[in-house]
Amino acid sequence: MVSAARRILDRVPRPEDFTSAVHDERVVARVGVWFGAAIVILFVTGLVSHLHQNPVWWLPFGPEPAWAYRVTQGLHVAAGFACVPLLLAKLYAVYPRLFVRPVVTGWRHGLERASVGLLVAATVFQVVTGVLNVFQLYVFGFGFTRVHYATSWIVFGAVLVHVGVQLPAVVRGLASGGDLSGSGVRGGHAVPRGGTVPQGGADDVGPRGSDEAQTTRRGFLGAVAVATLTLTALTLGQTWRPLRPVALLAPRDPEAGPQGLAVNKTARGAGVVEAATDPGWALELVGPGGAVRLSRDDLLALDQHEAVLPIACVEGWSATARWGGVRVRDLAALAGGRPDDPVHVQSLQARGSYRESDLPGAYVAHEDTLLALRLDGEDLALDHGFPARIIAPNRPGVLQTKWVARLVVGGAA
Ligand code: HEM
Ligand SMILES: Nc1nc2c(c(=O)[nH]1)N[C@H]1C(S)=C(S)[C@@H](COP(=O)(O)O)O[C@H]1N2
Ligand SMILES: [Mo]
Repeated sequence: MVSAARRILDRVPRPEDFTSAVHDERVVARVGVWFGAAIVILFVTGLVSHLHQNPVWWLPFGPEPAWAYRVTQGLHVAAGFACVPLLLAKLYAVYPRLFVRPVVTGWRHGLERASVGLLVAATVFQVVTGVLNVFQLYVFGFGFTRVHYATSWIVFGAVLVHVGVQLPAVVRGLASGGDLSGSGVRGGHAVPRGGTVPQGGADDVGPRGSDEAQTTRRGFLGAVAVATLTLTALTLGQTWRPLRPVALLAPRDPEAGPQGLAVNKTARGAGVVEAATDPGWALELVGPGGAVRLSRDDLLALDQHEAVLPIACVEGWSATARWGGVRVRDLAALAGGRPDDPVHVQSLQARGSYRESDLPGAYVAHEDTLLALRLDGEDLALDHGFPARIIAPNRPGVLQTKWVARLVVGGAA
């Protein structure tokens, strides 16, 4: 029995059996640094999005600059797509290390391997579900945002541990600067447990030291860089005009839709067609001074203002338009509130996560925060939120509530 098991184990490859020059520490370190940079961008921009939707008093976001959220979330989704080739390259470069033996040498080594397992699982999960979400394939039976948020802490924490453990290997791997020639450090253990690292010398012969190996490493890194940059360019087209013709990966064209602007949720999809086209519609405005009802004509008779602002969808696309309507701070005053009172917004929509939103005081006070009635000089299209919608600077698309039914000044519903 024991000898049979040993024979099988002997047939399982060892890290040394993978001789491709790509598994070299210098390649692993470089791809790791690129991937690590993408994760930091993703974590920071993701937290920005989270804090917009779940504000905390100690780090409030304001309405200025108006374009900030479109940039941070555009970056998030672009870096998200860039992760696909980076993750594949990273996994390919290091997979021989899976075959390290003995499988576990002690509790420290065991913890290290477990943390790498967690890192790989969480990152693959995050990238796969993130990409599916951007393509509007909501095939997973859970609330994407909450799970994605929780997993982001696991990914970030596991990356910190991993970088901490592998720092010596990264330093070694990068030490040669731009030089990818010579044998350098072999694959196998990223951190040799003996502590000493074979550097050049007798190790400088063999396949990894040849010119061919150097060419292989250069070619691999070059291909990864080209794939990553191409994906990023293809994604940024959904936000940045000059790249729009090549926005092959952007599932929505920000200009394809009524009034030349994309639509995420249609009036039909939200189940509001009847209520939104009812000629008896009136905004219910509630505040310290009581409640009033304002028809669309009443609203059009108030001071009208225009603001050129983007819709910046959480899923990465964004588009600028010229919105016209009533300042929310004027409505707050009309309801007997202060011009910087928070305002709670409710939609005609009966179900769905985005039927309500909150405008913090700083947003209400801003002159470009509107209850919009018009878009690019025309009445709002039904799919853009007719009869009235919220539009404010520096705000995630999901909070730009359409088909508004009720505004509660002072916040409480
Ligand atoms: C791999 C590391 C990643 C990290 C650490 C990360 C982190 C985050 C965080 C913290 C949020 C905010 C969630 C919230 O509002 O509570 C977020 C949102 C989002 N992320 Fe990621 N993310 C990662 C990868 C990706 C990828 C690969 C994609 C897709 C290409 C993606 C697409 C999105 C989208 C669409 C949102 C908005 C969700 C919503 O508000 O509905 N993320 N991300
Ligand atoms: N009531 C309501 N408002 C909503 C939504 C929704 O589902 N319901 N979707 C939001 C999302 S995800 C975006 S990106 C913007 C899109 O606005 P647009 O269709 O005018 O481009 O509306 C937001 N407002
Ligand atoms: Mo959106």
